[in-house]
Amino acid sequence: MIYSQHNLIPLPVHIKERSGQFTINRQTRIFIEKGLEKDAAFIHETLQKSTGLPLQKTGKVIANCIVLSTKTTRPHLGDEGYELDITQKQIYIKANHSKGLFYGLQTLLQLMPPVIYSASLPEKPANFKVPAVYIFDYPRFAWRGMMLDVSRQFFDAGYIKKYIDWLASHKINLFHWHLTDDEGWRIEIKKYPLLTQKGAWRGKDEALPPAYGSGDARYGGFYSQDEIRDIVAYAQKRNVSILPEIDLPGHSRAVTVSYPNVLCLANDTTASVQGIRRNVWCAGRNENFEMIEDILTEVSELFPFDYIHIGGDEVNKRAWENCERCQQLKHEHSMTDMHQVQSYFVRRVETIVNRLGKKMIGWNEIMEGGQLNSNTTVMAWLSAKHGYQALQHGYEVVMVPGPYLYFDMAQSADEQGHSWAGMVPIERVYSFDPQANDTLSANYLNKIKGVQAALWSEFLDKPAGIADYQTYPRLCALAELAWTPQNLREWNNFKTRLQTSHYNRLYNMGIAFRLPPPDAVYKDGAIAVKNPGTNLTIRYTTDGTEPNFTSAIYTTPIKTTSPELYKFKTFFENHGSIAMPAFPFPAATWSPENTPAKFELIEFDITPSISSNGDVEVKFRLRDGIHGLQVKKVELLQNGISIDADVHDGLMAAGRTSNNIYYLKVNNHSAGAYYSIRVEMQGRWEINTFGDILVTVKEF
Ligand code: TNX
Repeated sequence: MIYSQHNLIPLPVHIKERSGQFTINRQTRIFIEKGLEKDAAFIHETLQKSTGLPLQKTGKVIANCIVLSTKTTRPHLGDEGYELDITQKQIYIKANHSKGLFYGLQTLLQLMPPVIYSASLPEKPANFKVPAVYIFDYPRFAWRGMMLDVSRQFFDAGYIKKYIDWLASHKINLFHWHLTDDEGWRIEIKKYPLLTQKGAWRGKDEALPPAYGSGDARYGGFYSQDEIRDIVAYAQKRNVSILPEIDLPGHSRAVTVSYPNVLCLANDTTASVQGIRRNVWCAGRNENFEMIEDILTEVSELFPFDYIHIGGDEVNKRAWENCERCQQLKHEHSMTDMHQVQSYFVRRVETIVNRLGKKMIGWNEIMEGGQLNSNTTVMAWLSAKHGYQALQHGYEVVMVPGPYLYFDMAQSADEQGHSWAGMVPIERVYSFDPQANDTLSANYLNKIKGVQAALWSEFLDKPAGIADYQTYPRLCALAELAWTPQNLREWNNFKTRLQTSHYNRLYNMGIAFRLPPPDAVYKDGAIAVKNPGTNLTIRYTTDGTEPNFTSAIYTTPIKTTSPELYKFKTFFENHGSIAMPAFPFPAATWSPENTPAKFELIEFDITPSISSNGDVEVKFRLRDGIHGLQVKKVELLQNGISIDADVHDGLMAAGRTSNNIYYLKVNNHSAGAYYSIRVEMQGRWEINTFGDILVTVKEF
């Protein structure tokens, strides 16, 4: 059975319950083994800050003492593994390495009351109990990452530090910093000052045009090299490595507005998949590789991590087609297509990266058009399949498949976000197992270095806190899939731990995390609301305003004839979910069982919903699934005879729903008649969609 009593996330490899507790109080001392002083300093400081207690040092192990030691008793703990041995007398954190000690500390913190995560000291208790347990633990994957796109929206250094802090408490050990893209260059490069003087800013009068909600005003920013050094050191203390990404040769509009010479043609009109023109480095211009070498030299000096990410995604190769230099290059090297030109470009960059003493990593497109070094790693973003392909080509792989781990995708049908990789609710994140592949042998699958999630920031301009909201709690699911052995992972168990204790930790950390919204249904003159979790409160308003944490608490169904006046929110303490209206009880539902792959007419009985003449509103409400539903036409029938139709394209897709209401009329209502709708519909891209068809009649 999976152990869950202490609600730890990620779940450790092994926990053994002991009786009793250890009390941490003002008298508690810390013993740091000889030789560990340096490694332990940060752990000591964190414990003091978290508990608000002095935790003075002691020279020998006494009762009421926290011990940091390297004397582990188990093999295979590796660098990041640890033992946490808590009795009524002492707490031992034991590890082979400071990284393991740090993770032992993280688990210990989760065993303390959640308030220890709060920045406000006065609320903290003067003493508290920690359950006696024995834990040994180590990660499933060495690479446990999270990517943040700071180009489309800029996040200041303060936010980046908080972000890293939060990652570290989930035992994530890598922060992938997507520093450059079409909409902003965010890293100071001394040799090319225009990259940030021009390329870091957009707006009406700036080098880069307004984009992604930033409007006419000057918008942007960058990190100075001093700030970067400071952040790198900050992350290092928390066992978080920083992987810098310089996206090449595409996604480079911010470069080309700063240094137009890097382009093939100044007036090229072809565009990238995202509609951006002139954003590709010319492959046939030697000086470009010199400039890249200069840039990557500065990057490699700033970031001690072994890898540099060079992007490589979504290159608009047509920019090269139209370029004489690129054509010449292609000819000289007897290349037959532009994939090979791309591969040539990537290989030259790889040579530079390797010369700088680093290994290269790039998005899955880097494997197109030719073989790279075997020490190059492929980051699979389009799908897990791309990762398996890369393994077969002999590369190491980091899995970041969009359909599971892109946190820019919408989390439900009612929320904002991208939709190209489908809806990505936390349950879907949790369901991903990177090594679940029947056709590849363990030899291959063991070359999966790990997993990452990614947060692209196109749609993160508002509201405030939306970056937190998109990251948490999905990151908690990522943390567990990256750390915990697959055979110990179970969704319901995870969900219980999340709701019972972990929300409270996130809350105390000050994260604006997503809470599941309530489900309010209007039927037979009353609104009944389903609480989506435990430890959560439903509050509501009746005046059109957003419920807040002082609004009325929902307890039993509400009788009303005006359900449209109500708004509901889920609350954890004073932190709320998005607001939801009450929806009518569905007249019908769609699911993969009745959804065709190609447009077809599907009939639904809606007799109980049609009780008079009137304007009939048929609304399609997406609830679950991956890519959604498309509708072309809704026809209303009385006793099988068409009486009205509304023909227009409706799309039901997370973050994309549009024109999802169809308007019809009943003029000759007949009490005993059979009413139905015939819907011309199909699954969007694949058949994996669930939803409600809501029918309301406004009497004439
Ligand atoms: C594709 S993922 C991109 C990004 C977008 C993202 C949105 C990748 C390597 N390229 O430029 O932001 O989709 O989901």
